[in-house]
Amino acid sequence: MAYGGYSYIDKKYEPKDDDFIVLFWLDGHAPVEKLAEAVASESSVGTWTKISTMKSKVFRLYRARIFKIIKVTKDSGFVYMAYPYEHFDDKNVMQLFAGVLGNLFGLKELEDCYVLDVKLPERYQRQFKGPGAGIKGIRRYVGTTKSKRPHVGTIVKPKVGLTPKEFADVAYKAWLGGLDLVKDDENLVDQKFCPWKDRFDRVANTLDRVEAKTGEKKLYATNITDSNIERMIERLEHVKDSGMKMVMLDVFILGTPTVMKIVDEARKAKLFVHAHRAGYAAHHRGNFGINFGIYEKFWRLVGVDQLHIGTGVGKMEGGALLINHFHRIAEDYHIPEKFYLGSLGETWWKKIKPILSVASGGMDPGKVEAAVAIHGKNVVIQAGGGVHGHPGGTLAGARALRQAADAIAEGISPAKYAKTHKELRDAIKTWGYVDPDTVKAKFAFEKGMKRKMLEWMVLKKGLKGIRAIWEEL
Ligand code: CAP
Ligand code: MG
Repeated sequence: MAYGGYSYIDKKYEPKDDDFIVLFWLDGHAPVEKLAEAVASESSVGTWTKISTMKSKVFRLYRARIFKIIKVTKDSGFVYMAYPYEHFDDKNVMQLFAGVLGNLFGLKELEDCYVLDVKLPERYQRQFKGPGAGIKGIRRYVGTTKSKRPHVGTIVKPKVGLTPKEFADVAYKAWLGGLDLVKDDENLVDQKFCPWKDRFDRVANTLDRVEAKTGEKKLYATNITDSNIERMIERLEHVKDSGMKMVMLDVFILGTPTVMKIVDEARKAKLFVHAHRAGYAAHHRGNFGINFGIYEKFWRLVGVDQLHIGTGVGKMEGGALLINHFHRIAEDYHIPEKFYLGSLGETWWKKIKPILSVASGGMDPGKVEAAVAIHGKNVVIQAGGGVHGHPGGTLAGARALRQAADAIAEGISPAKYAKTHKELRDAIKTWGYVDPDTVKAKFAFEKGMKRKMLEWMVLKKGLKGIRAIWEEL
């Protein structure tokens, strides 16, 4: 079943350690083998017809090889592809994207084309530095290395509209209430009503005052996202000169080259990089798509220090199993292969440091225990609405969120802690409490025989089955 005169199926092929492995979900108007051939051809060496210039050496050395197909129907299935190391440039992530995440989405015989995972060989990873600080570095700075409590933060709300002075006043209350981090929202940078520099300077001043008062180190993730890279670098320099520690980037929107450039500058300036992922879902949620976990791997590889990965219990998509998987990509060195989640697994090269997950979006103090059941304690729990919507205002909301994190550090359920902590009690009265046992039940379900059930569901329903697991479990 060749495509363009050549066949890329080689079921006997055993992928080498240096190969890039890619897992696709394909569905379309032709047998899945044919669809797979089209994708292999278009993403590696071929085209729609036989060509006189195709040397056997080229085909042998540089083509993609389809080494496994798990059919769901005649015309759909999961396709495993191996790309030789030499197929890709050194240190050029975009060239890899242009091949593996490129033209194939446009092939007209495809009705679904979803890239579930890309496994990166260690040899490739060795070209990158990874995060400068990561979990350890940020914890050391904030002073939570011993307590290992979750970090807590807020996004100043309303998302945009406050003046610099109003913004700094909200930040003051949030930090004073015990939060570690205050951040700009993804759509706040330099609007006329809140110019970046004016806001930054006021917040920096506020941070100094709060640190002096509380004796705690605080972070401000200032959004320097811009279409003009020089302007971003100017802002970064200003952050450094002010003695502040963190910048924030809308990483998906900026694109990898810009992220790499700013991460490099931040590393030199000894600043942490907070990465917001706004926009990722336009790829991740479609039938023609790219799984967030793939972007996540590249962002850890190129060195952001903390990254939004979803919550599993809040307002954004993604259930407990999926978000736990994303958390493991961020924190672990060995990520397990799980077919029913669309995961090929990963083994990070030892120098690519773990990064802090940011659990944000629809969070409030009553969801902290459930979020920790998904992420563990190496997480930044952020709440915008869930702090500023507290009946007692921002200060009380911040206290409530910090109390929930302190409870976790002390090994007490925040539900119990609330009996002796008023702000936490009021938050739970307002928004309720998510029982962590509901999350634990999902992980228990995943184990043992139940895992077989999940696999069976995916073999029957394909990507729809995987999506159901991503969302509901
Ligand atoms: C959260 C948030 C974040 C989302 C993005 C917002 O606010 O600031 O941008 O967390 O999602 O504007 O929605 P709330 P994700 O706490 O008020 O919900 O982290 O999943 O990328
Ligand atoms: Mg936001």
